[in-house]
Amino acid sequence: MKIEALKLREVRMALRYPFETSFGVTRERRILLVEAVSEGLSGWGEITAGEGPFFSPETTETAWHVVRDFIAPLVVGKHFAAAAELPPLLEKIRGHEMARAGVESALWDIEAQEKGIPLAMLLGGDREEIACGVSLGIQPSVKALLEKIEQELAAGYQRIKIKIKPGWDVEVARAVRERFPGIKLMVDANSAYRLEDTAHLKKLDDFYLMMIEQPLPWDDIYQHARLQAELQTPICLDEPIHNARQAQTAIELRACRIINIKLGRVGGHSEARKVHDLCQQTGIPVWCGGMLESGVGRAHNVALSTLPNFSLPGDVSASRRYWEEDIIEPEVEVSPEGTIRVPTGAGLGYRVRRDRIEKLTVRQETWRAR
Ligand code: SMG
Ligand code: MG
Repeated sequence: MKIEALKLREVRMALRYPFETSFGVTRERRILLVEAVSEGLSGWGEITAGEGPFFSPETTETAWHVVRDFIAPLVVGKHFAAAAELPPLLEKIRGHEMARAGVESALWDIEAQEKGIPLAMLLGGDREEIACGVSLGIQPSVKALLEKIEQELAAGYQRIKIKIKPGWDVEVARAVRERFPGIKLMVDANSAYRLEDTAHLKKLDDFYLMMIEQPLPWDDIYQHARLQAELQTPICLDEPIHNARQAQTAIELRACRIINIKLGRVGGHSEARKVHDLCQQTGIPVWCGGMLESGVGRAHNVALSTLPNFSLPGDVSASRRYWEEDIIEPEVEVSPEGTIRVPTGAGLGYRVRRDRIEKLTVRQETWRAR
């Protein structure tokens, strides 16, 4: 493929419900969409950076800057035999994984379209459907949370993740367990605790959770190892895993027993596959995380989740849980059994709705090969 043009758009999409974590509330997403154009094909990627530097240091603005000033000049006008040739070219850019992943994703979509196969197949996936869970933000009351869980279970979702923070943790988990003794349940703290909170976190062991995700600081691996040695509940790492090397550190230190793979956080499909393969070889199950993606990012997550070691339900759920109207067609739907059918068309397998994107776009820039 020759990348004749790269187009970056910022779209604003209001969430149907505010999403509250230990670090803040998201009401509207400022999503960057990448469109790469090659020989009559358009490939699409999504940059999953947050509006502020609260999940990770990247933001919508830093990603725009890095794509415009550093990535686009390295990509536009270049020939690639495969999307996997992009990461070595971007290697000298430190960090900014989400910006890099958005562009790499667009190239993977083009490559799959060129070959006339689904992206899932190109990535090496072998599932016809993927297992889905939901992530429930912090709610105004325990009663409200129990009602939400009831609804999500009725919709078929296979596991429930609840966000926790100091003051909304042990008693909330206890209430959920009492009401739903048999469900697959986990919690995500988004780094709201410190190692000194070990005694408090140990109380969560009473609720036979599938895992506790990222209890300690966002950039820490070592202290998670100290904590894991004290907990029965498996720790799952999210924020500090940006590549296979860090995943290896975490596994060798026994800092976690499960890893959440997010396409943006690890810098794209190439690195996501490396993390996946390493985890598979070392007996660490993985699942696909979510960043409140639009349909474009969601479609990439569906494809990634078809790899064999994605053996736990992920945070990949139906479009309608987030948006009044998504930007792909058909929208992502979840079956009563809590699964998403993997599309069989070439590339992403969903039609990207330019009409809708145009309406939501607040700025755009195109770089063309000369
Ligand atoms: O996409 O359903 C989703 C959100 C899943 O909980 C989710 N993501 O730490 O795993 C996580 C959070 C990060 C996003 S917070 C805006
Ligand atoms: Mg998380």
